[in-house]
Amino acid sequence: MRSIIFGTDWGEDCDDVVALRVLCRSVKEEKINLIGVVINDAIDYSASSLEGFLNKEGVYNVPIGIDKSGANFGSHPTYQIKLSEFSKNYKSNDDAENGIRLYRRLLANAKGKVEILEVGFLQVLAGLLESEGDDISSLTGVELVKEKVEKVWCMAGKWHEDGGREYNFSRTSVACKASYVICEKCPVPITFLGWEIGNSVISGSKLDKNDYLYQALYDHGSENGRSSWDPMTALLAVIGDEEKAGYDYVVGTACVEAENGKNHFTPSSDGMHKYVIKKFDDIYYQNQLDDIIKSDI
Ligand SMILES: [Ca+2]
Repeated sequence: MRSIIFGTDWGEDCDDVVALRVLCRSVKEEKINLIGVVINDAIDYSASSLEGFLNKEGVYNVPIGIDKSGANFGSHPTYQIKLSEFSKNYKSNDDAENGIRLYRRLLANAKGKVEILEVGFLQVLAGLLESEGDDISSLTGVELVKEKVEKVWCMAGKWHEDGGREYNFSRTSVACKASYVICEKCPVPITFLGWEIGNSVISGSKLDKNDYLYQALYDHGSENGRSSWDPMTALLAVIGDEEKAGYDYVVGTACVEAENGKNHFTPSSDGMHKYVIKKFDDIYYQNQLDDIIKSDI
């Protein structure tokens, strides 16, 4: 079975929560192993609410890492406070391992190849790539990724617009620099799903009102559904093939300007990067997601 590590800015928005349901349903159906989660912003209830959600989904003992220096925009999302009540092992962010160390440990211990799904900021992955050998592994981060990572699936970019500035690439100066590093140094293929793909696909409008996922959407102000940037990327990773997931793609080399997070793409047949383009109307992806995340009540 394929193994996936999930990176998320579990915080401001609620599409990360929808994405995690997609992953949890896939774990329960034994389509993937979720071997770890790394949170790349740092709100008070980040780790505890994420574990709480996993526990409610019946997916237990997934190690959680965090970047405690990650961006904290000062909000206290209501859904996170509520989900924290269901945590057992991660009562605060202090109970979560450093995100870069967790990546290094998971990769060093992996028997086969691992895939990384990232739907948030990229500074932890960039930190992994720039890490030196340590007590976990003598390999550098680049060597470890080259040896153990098959591929990265990443929600980021505005690929319909040269010089576009998308949130995950550009929200902070740290995010801009990290995005530059990922495009420059990642030694394995990356497939990007851009802002333009998920923005008009609204998922989560058919959930039962007693479903805690509905509550998370409601608390975010998205009780009628939310743009599907992160859940579409999660489903793309679960399916593991761009065409089978309903996308065309462009191959080439992505780059992000370190100063401002603007993205560019140079098509070339031997490039390491792809960005996807929808083959079907929005309703196709919406129905597909709503069916996968439907309430279990
Ligand atoms: Ca996100």
